[in-house]
Amino acid sequence: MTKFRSAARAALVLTGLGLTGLGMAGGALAADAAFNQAPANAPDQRAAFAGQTRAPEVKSNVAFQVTSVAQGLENPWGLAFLPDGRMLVTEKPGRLRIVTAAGALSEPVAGLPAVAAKGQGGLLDVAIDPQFASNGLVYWSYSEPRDGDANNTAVARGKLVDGATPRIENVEVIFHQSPSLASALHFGGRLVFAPDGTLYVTLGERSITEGRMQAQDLGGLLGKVVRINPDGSIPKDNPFVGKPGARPEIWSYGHRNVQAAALNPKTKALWTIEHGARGGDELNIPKKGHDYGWPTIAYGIEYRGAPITGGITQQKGMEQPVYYWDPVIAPSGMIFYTGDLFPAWKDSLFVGGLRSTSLVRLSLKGDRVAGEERFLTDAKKRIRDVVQGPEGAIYLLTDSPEGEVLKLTPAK
Ligand SMILES: [Ca+2]
Repeated sequence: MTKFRSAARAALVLTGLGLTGLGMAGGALAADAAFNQAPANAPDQRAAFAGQTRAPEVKSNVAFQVTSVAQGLENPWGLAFLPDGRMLVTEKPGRLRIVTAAGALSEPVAGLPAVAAKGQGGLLDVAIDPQFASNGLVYWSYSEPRDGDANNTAVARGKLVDGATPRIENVEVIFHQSPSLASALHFGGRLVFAPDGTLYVTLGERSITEGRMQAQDLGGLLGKVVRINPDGSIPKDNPFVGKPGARPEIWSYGHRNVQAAALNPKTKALWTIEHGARGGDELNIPKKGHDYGWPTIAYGIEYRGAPITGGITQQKGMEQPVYYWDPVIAPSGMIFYTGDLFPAWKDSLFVGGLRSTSLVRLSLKGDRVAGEERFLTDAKKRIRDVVQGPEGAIYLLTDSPEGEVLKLTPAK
């Protein structure tokens, strides 16, 4: 069995040996390796190219340990490191905290606007400005309350003022998704700064039919990835600038609920992972102005069991996912690993799995997936975010009313 060892403060220590199946743990091995044997929800659908789904399991045979560095976070959603090694961590009900490397939680950061904390909504991702050292600016995404039950994803920024009770000053809301809808689902919400200083914001289509059917409508911001300047203005080279009837914020469209995003360190391109229907989670490389197909084309089936709106998986003019999962992992948070602590994992893509309660590793060959590996499955923790720490450790947030910050380091 996977080994759990309690320490005074570190609530959880898992041995990577057991989890990676180096002969110590038959139970963990079976659970982790079973993912490619699970029956597909849409067994008759065919991938568009070899390796688009169910890549072979590739074992990295890395021995690691997992330490719980902070506890008592209520459904933490996003994590960003400050230059001094402390972490900013959001809690979905609406609190932002500073967490020390030793796991001490600050009082909630004061000054954030109210969030619509219902269903999947609340305080979502957090990012620091590329020039944080000189301007102290922090950005966060959240579900913004509107009239009645309506709400929408929004992004705000402000200056972090440190202290016993940290606060945010000069709050500016720099982005509002529109239209607002009465739904508690599919907010997207990941924030990624591009090397040119622009900010990508990933969005959802709010799940309800009214929203879903607008994922390809360029007149609104449902089901889109948008690209804005840090002050909320529109980059002049966005694909739909000056096009009548199209929103100039849009970078790519036809998305369902994008909750993982990262820049590929080699190509500098944005990569995203979105929640699909039952059997259709997707890895995409959203290109400027391209259509990612939802809901016209999609893998998998509706969660209620019926075929998806369009009922087809390919159409000319619509991009295929680089990779898809059937069954789904329910993805949230991703990194390209670039650290030195785990040489065997360099250039791998790591994804948090909520439903799969796993950390998913994809080994890549160029822009394609060559193999898949899963970790921590037996710990039964929903993984909400994945971040690489300054020292090359991998940090995870667990999605729970008693959520934790977990840290992966090489086994001693
Ligand atoms: Ca798609």
